[in-house]
Amino acid sequence: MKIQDSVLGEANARREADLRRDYESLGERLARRGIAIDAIKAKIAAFGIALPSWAAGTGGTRFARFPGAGEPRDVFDKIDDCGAVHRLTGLAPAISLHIPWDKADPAALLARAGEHGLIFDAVNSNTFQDHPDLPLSFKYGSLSHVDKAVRDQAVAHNLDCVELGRKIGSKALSIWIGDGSNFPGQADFTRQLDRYLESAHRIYAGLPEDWRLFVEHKMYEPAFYSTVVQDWGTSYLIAQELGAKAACLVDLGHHAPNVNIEMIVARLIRFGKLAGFHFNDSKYGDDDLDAGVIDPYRLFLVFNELVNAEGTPGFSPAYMLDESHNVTDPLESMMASAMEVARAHAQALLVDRAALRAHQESNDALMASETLKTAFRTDVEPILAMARLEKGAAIDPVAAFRALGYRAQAAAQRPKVSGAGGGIV
Ligand code: RM4
Ligand code: MN
Ligand code: MN
Repeated sequence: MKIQDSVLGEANARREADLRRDYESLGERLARRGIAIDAIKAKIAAFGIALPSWAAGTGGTRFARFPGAGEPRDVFDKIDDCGAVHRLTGLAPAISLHIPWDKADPAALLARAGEHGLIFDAVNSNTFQDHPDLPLSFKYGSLSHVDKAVRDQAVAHNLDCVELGRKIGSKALSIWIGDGSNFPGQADFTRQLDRYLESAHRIYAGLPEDWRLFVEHKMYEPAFYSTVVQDWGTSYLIAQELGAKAACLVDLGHHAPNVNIEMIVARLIRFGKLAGFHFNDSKYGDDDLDAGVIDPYRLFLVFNELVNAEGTPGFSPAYMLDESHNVTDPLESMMASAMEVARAHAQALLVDRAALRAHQESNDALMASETLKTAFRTDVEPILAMARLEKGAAIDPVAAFRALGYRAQAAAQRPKVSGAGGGIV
């Protein structure tokens, strides 16, 4: 499916005059606050986020999955879909693959991504399910399994991911494992972590010089009593023990309720161990809801820390989405989510940092909070939309996506897949 420039042009033409007025008026108001709107727009135009290939299809819960029409059938369809998201938002120039789900010929992957101007971000290994072509089961764990043969298989899979990643230009391996336990006493916490570390060291040793290893923590699920890499503390200790190429990946949904995630981000930045993000939102647990739909203020506060840290040597977090779209069109969700992340970034760029510092140093709690709120309350949509227009993307990506009839075209070209079964893909 190709996005027709003429239809996109028409959709934009209908909105352009209003947008220019809104942009000018916002520019005037920001100028009163000493902010140059074009400088903010330039930063947003340079901002990009990687899309998770696995989120292009409809997700599911452990109860059921309700696929929509025109679902991607393979990684090439997923790349096409991510290309459409990038074309319409101008915000998603990269795609993160999940192996073995996306295993394919590297040259063919590069060629298809190149057609859309996409590059490949971190490669994700998968040892939380069995692979049809691997002899041993990951039912009782992978990198921390009691059986060395299973650990060897898990290590080899991760190194295969690096091998594929090298061929497609990725520079990082993200490791999230389902290892843990479901019953008290089932696993010896310390021995299990020791086994994990020994395996992780072997993967680390196989990383190319210019690669990074992203350690992703998650409090629970699929293991419901304990998880080997359960929180940022363990993740940090692991990354620290492995070495300079290892750092911690923060998936927003992977924390206990009410945890202060922005503070975790600040701590990881302070110690040079923030790898990047899997953005999503949650109400209860690892809900994998669309970024910014539940708590946009929290997303803003995370970006507040990131903007605050700009200029720190070696600071270059990876920005990725990680969501499960169960009831929406996955592409509309990815567009909306990428825009929410960019919105939080733009709002954080508006924080009057000198004023904030002065309020902090004079212990003026109320005005410190108001300084953040002033930035957060600013409707930055004209900045985001103008950045999109100037890139040749859509002023209103979701409306354009619908006007283009992308999903109907996809449905015509891609036969419907079975609705049976649960699971995330
Ligand atoms: C996990 C975790 C990983 C993702 C899988 C699909 O909960 O967030 O990052 O790869 O889901
Ligand atoms: Mn994740
Ligand atoms: Mn998750």
